[in-house]
Amino acid sequence: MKIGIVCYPTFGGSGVVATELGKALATVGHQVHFITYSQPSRLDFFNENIFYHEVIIPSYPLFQYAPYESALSSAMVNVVKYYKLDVLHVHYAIPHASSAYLAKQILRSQGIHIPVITTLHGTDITLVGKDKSYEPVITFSINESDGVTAVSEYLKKETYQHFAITKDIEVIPNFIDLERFQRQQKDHFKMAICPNGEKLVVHTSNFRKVKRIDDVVLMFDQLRHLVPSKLLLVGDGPERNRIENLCRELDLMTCVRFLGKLDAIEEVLSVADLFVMPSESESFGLAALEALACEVPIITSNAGGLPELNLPGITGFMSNVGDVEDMVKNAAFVLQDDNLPRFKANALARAKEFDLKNILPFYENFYQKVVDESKLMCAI
Ligand code: GMT
Repeated sequence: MKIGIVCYPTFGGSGVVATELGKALATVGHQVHFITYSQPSRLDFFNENIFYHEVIIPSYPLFQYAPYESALSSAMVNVVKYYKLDVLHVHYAIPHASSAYLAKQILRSQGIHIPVITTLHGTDITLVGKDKSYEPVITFSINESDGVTAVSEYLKKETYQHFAITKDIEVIPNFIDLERFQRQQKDHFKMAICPNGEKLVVHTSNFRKVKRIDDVVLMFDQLRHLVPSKLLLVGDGPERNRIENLCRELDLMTCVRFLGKLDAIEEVLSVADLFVMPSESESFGLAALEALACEVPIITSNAGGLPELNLPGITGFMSNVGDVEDMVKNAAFVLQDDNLPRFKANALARAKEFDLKNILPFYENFYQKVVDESKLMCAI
């Protein structure tokens, strides 16, 4: 199949899922065309089945805001026509689903039918999409998609609850490449950060408010008195400065390190003992799945789709959003030497349930179903 993938090329979860999916599809023989405004950060290897098309947005003095959506629709039209794509798969509804709708209509006027699949990832529904500025466009473009997927049952429910959706939504969870995300021998790294045998707590995110990184820091501030430990904060984003100031105010800088954006996140996770994700809202929690795959137990909030991933008492624990005391108690329990090996083994076992090899066929079958159905519709 020839598949067009549209996504945000940055470090966000939706871009990561889209890129990893495209890479996996290419590996099993599909021709994959990425259409994005810059090279996706994880598109870092050569494969003869992968093509990258940059969306060019010409600047013009009249534009206060560059019309990205028009440029994206035009890019989709050009790629679909030139490479004769079978399906367009857009990740994150805003503005990709509406740009795809426009591209589809332009192509239809030229006698070309291209089915569009939209994957909902999270904040496109739970935060940004609900805003009145976007809601009518989101509702319309989801309903006009030929196929819609969501990354958790929670997100599916949330979409039906807040938008007037008439389409079926298929849940296909996030997945993990276990060949890349596995615990590696990185003892020298662990020794450098935890020279006195401290436990290592890790948080990775794009440092947005929704991640509640204050809770990570406040939790760690109490935890370190119960269990000698260090904290690594990986990633970057709007909250970074504020969180760094908070760590300074709490006099934590000797035991907290900010690592910024890292590609080889699996190397950090390989030396971690605990992963913390206290998010206000989290449709799936891909970063927590990456931790599980590296045998790291997780302490999360119970927001959104996290209960579909984190099994309390098995892979870690969940607390109500903002319940820092409960997170401290749970973290201290997991980190006890008697408990940690069991949680680590369970973490890996749970991650295996989301193995890329198991989830990829769900996408392939869904593509086939949508393509077949839309061919049938065209024939009528
Ligand atoms: O906030 C992020 O983590 C980025 C965001 C995105 O859409 O780029 O991630 C969302 O999609 C991921 C992949 O499907 C999910 O695993 C994340 O849970 C989700 N983030 C939120 O819902 C906050």
